[in-house]
Amino acid sequence: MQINDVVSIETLSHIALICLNNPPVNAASQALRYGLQQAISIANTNDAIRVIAIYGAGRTFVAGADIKEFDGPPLEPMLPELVNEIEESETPVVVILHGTALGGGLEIALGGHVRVGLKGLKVGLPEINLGLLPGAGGTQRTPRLIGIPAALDMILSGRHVPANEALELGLIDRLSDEIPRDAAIGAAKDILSGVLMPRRTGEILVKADHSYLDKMKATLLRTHAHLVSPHKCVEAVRASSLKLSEGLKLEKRAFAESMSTPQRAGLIHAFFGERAARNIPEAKISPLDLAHIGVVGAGTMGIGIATTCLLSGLEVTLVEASQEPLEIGIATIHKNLEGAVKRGKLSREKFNSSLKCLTGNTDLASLNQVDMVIEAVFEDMDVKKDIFFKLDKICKTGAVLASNTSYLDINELADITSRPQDVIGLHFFSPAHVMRLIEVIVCEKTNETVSATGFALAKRLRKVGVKSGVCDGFIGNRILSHYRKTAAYLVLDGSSPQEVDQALEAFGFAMGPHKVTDLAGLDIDWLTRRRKAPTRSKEERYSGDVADRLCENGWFGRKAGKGYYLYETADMTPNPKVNEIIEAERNRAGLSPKTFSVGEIIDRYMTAMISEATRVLEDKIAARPLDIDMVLLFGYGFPRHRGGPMHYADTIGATKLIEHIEKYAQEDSYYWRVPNLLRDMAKDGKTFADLNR
Ligand code: 3H9
Repeated sequence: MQINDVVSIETLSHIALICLNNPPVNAASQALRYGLQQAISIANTNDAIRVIAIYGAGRTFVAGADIKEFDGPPLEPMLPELVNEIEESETPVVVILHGTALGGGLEIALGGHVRVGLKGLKVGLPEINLGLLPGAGGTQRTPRLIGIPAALDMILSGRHVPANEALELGLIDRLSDEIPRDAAIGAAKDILSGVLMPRRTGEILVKADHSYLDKMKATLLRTHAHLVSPHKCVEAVRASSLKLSEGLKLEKRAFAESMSTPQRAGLIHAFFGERAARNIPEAKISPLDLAHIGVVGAGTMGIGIATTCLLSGLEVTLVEASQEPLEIGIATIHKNLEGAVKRGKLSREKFNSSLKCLTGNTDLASLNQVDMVIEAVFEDMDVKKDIFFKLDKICKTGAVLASNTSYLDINELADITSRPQDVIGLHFFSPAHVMRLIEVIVCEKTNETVSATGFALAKRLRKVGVKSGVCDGFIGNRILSHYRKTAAYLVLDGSSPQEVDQALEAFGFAMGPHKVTDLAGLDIDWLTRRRKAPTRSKEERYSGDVADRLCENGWFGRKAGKGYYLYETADMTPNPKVNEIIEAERNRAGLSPKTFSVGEIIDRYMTAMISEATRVLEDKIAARPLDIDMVLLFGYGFPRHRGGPMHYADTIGATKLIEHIEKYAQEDSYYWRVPNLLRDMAKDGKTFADLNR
């Protein structure tokens, strides 16, 4: 019998089989909750029924509460109450788990009296990744089954626990390799015959472990002080040693408090943004088949790109101009793959097969049969043009010619070939086998199948591909070039590099801008400043005064042992000589230092970022605000709980942003300009979220 669109119930003698069918991930929407509640009630009022078995249709059991409902009003029946009803059911309930039983999905199962996992199952409580905590009994019932330390590990990491481990931990009672419905019937029969013993999770007692919880609390205060939900997770789990009803009350309060934070909104924006970035017209076009990739350049980028391609099962030919750097490159790729084996990301068998897929060569002509070439050589237009000119002659018809340039005009590169329709930009981020962003740069003449192939490659590499038009720096580096100047101006005007770094770390960046520059190497920006010098407007305030002096001393950052910080010992300490340079530069410019509060540092930095990001939208370099958010989140370490600069901008509002820009423009009207789009938004009362629709 169909209860509603997503839940059905059938009876097989003494067994009631409840099937949940809410594709794609069986999210516990209002319809699913209502249907399940009705089905349990029907089964419980049927005297013939002695076991209830719940299973999911499709690729997964319930992957959690329906996140799309979170911004609307609460819809009855609520999941926590439903889980309680399942636990209180007179008739024993067995829950069959397959695919990814996550969050509210696992919590439904914890309310059941027996749990069976199917082959390939992963279970988890990933609510923390959304700024939440398990809110349907997960913080109370998980410790009852597996103890406080293991439960807290699952809840704080949000990790997906494989079936075998779930069985060992005692989270599930049995593993089966049947299909869900058969496993449901089998388990129900075993309950009837006494082979499987049902029990109510809520009745299990938890031994209080305050010293462990205090230790975790202290650790989190050091590592995650700025986040709300991790601390609430610890307190909710602490309550699991109380009576179930008491613990559930505390969990409910903590869940509601987490729900109302901007962090929760930011993290959910990031979750849906990542998926929306994939939902572009190109995703509907059939891509070209890719089996063999050529990578030109065995520097850091080329090595990372080759590694990520190998990890995804692609054949790779790496080309470098001479033997020695080629061999170093290949050795580093081996090391990267070894690292993946050590971290459990790659099996030994796959490691061996990946190595067989890697060849190296010093001759570009070896790329004559590859399906795609990714050029990753030195950032110099003439060098790149020379390579594209040669590739055009060498590569087979239809091969995609991609450049990993981070700033240069790919249209110019395309025009050097006889096949500009096959040319595209694939801007990876370093280290390319770790960082998840690829800017897919669609040039003026790029064919749509070639664009689709760029996005298909990003998907295959399990990365987030974001579409960008051509401009200096594309989406990310163009915005970065702009807001980084703010950090330099703040230092010239009165802050220390450490004050700027600390303020932005307090905002949530893992590293402040000076630490990032030290890590990337000051020489890279120095080169860019010199490249742009001839076209720099006379009205622009120069931002490189301090950095240029550091570079002239050879203080290129971490790799030189010295930059804004000293790296000569294990501890990173501020470089005292930098203060002398700053003072000299201030004197030279006749500037008397001002004091900037943490709030003002953050505001100037973020306002500059948002201004340039808005111009990137105006210029149609990015199609939607959410694309910009994903670029900053996945490529530039923007704090995920802030959702990205455009999402963050909406928390301030267009009118206020304009006021801030106009205030700063009194000091420098060239740098601080209000984008027209922002003015229109303020006039029409629009947000960036409105522009995503
Ligand atoms: C929770 O449970 C709270 C409770 O403790 C308490 C409540 C009171 N809701 O990722 P995919 C969509 S919080 C709504 O591309 P995959 C997704 O947007 C929740 N929609 O597939 C996408 O839509 P589209 C705790 C959802 O195979 C489509 O499904 N659970 C949800 O790469 C396919 O998703 C989680 O945090 C959802 N819960 O990965 C789990 N989940 O096609 C979140 C997915 O329109 N989900 N969608 O773009 C995941 O981690 C992955 O989706 C999963 C599948 C691993 C399941």
